[in-house]
Amino acid sequence: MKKKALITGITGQDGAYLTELLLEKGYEVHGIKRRSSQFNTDRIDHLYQGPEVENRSLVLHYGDLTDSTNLIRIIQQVQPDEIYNLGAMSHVQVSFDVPEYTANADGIGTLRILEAIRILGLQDKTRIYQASTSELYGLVQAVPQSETTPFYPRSPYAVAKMYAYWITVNYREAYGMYACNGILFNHESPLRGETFVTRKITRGVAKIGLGLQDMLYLGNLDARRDWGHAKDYVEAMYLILQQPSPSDFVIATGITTPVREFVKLAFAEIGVEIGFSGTGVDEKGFVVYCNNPDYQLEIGREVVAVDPKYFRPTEVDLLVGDPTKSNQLLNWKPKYDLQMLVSEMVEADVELFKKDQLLKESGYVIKNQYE
Ligand code: NDP
Ligand code: GDR
Repeated sequence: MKKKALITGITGQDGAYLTELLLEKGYEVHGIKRRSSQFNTDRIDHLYQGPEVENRSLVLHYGDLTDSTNLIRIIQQVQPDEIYNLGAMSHVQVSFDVPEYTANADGIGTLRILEAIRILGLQDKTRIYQASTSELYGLVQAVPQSETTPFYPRSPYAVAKMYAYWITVNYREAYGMYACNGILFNHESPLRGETFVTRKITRGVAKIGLGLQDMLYLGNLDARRDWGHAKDYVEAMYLILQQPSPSDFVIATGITTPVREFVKLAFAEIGVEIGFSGTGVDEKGFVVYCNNPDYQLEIGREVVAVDPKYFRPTEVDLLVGDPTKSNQLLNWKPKYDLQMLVSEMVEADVELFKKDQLLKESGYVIKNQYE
């Protein structure tokens, strides 16, 4: 019998990589996708199985974390061995605009999953992974941040995730469920949502290089993050659910980098050296050197500027994780370093936008998408 996994948030970055991983491991994967006015399965379309496939191992269900009855019905029908609760309104800045919805989906959504398991009497069968986050640490209490560092959430997103964290711990202790938190630090990839800072930068670099965009506008360049690759991090999610007993784990690289440095690394990938001058909202990034014959970026040209609209009401300044527990107990170590991550992301975005460049050269008007 194949093991069955149910993934909420299957259409997101992590959902896509985790689906690939579990299919490779021989799982039957069920995913919950939301109804949308446009196609929203781009990241998993390559895994689609048509009616010609006998015993399809990837099945999608319409659903939503804000709808208890829907979740109970899907879990009853699937009878999963493992649930990966990845679904969330996952953008920190947007959570300040939609705090109530964020609490509902990211906080109460987790409760709905746990309650569904209890109502259906699946607590001895179904293992649950909760997508917890380094945002829980928020205002710096200590570095590096480990499983025992106190939380101090700094956004409606982080506060909602804090509820989800503790309700997961509580159901484990109260009902003996195999329910675990993965406290994952930032992880990125070519599949990263376009409005998170790393992808925004790699897209911007590709488009500026190809002559499709003039400037890259960013917010807080001083923020520091512990960035890893999503492919490594979904491995950790899987490992967390394969242990003899349930526990919570920090997943991180242990290295932190400022946003400004990420910008420099990304431009360096296309042969452009960037310098910065000015401070705060007046800081600018300009071309110091360009050794790429394909790109016409003159020395001194400004390509990065600060737009205060991206500043957050309360910011998380410094994240750096201590992955000792996951290194030791899960035997988990990331295969990618930051340089490899940046290279892969920039290369993917350059390939993506070469199509637009061709269209532009052929006289088509290229529609830009702004945040
Ligand atoms: P994404 O934003 O790429 O994906 C989020 C997924 O959740 C999408 O499939 C989205 O659907 C779905 N979703 C959103 N709202 C609902 C809802 N109400 N009901 C059901 N599904 C919903 O996030 P990531 O893949 O990057 O992250 C996965 C999880 O891990 C999230 O919970 C995130 O908060 C958490 N996390 C992420 C980290 C990171 O660095 N990436 C670090 C730590 C934690 P749709 O496609 O329709 O929008
Ligand atoms: P984060 O990721 O908030 O850490 O949450 P994001 O990439 O949005 O921001 C990282 C840092 O970069 C600064 N920043 C900008 N951010 C965005 N989005 N856009 C900008 O233009 C910009 N300029 C500077 C931010 O202020 C911040 O300090 C991500 C999400 O995936 C969460 O779901 C997850 O829980 C955490 O990572 C761990």
